[in-house]
Amino acid sequence: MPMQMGFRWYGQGNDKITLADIKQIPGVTSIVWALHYKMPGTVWKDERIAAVKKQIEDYGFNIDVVESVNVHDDIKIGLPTRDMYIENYIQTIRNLGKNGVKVICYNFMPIFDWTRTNLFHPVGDGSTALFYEKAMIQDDYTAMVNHIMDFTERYGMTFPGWEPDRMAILDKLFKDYQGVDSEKLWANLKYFLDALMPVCEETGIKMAIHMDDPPWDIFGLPRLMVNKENIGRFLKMVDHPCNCITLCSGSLNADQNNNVADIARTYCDRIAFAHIRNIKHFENGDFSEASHRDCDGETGIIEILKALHDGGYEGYIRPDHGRHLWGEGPGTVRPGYGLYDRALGIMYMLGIWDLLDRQKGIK
Ligand code: DNO
Repeated sequence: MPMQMGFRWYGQGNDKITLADIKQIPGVTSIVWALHYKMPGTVWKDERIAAVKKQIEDYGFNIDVVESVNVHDDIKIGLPTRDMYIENYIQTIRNLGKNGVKVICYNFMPIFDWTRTNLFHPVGDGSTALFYEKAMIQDDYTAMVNHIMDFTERYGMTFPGWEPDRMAILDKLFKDYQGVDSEKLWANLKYFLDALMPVCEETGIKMAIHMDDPPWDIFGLPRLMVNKENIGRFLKMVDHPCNCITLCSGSLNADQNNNVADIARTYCDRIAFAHIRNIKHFENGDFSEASHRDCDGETGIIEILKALHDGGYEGYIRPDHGRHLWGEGPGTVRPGYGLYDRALGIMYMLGIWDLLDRQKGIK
């Protein structure tokens, strides 16, 4: 089976891009979806999953990959209530399995998911992209959170991992995480996954942890999925074929010490899903997202795809964040998730992949 191309879609009424739009992009077979209105810790009901499945399958796509089934903070903190939230997670896995889902992409980052300081930073060619200004992510999280939450309010658009209800209790969350150092977080991650593996085996679902974005501690909160060594530790810690990773090229390459192609080569058999995007770095430590074209950034897109191809990768792949192009901007597009640059990214990746296939004599 060849690599399978996906496209992230936020759901009917929650995404201006339609399934009919996505249908016109060559090569896409999987819609990467989620029930975005669900708060972390709640059960995803069978009927709600089945309804989305029908919408997606009506267009000839599959629902094999779901991203993000977010993990409740109590599980990451290791509070006694975690068992109840883990039970709910297990029930969600069962319901997803019943509907044919094969991969769950999740993350284990304390409090914040992906972190950026500007959602529409000029790239220089008339387009805009997500931007990380290092100086803004130091001790105080207020400015960054305000920037993102202002956007959420103004455009009525919430992002996974940035739920307003959670952001409203940030001070409490920071207090709850006091004492959760990186070893404690590792232990809590193991506890969570050990509980999940039996139901993963039963349903055939792979849990694919996303890389931490950016891959270093922020605001005093520990982050684990940050480099080759830690990924190795993670895979060994729960050494089960259902315990996998989502290789996110951009998250890892935010730290330029990470050689993403080497990581892809080393762990290829445990990569269930890949997010491919390119980053342009600045000398002061800032970075901007760039087009998928290899030479527009430093992530090494060609080498990463080659590593996956050489490893016989048969998992899912999707273009990750793109720039905002051709009239896409605040209010008309989800930051990073416009239609055009992601479609261009797909064509670029398929071009590389088709050529690699041909060189190996694969049709
Ligand atoms: C950002 C995404 C992440 C990812 C979650 C998975 O755009 O890559 O938000 O979906 O970390 O839980």
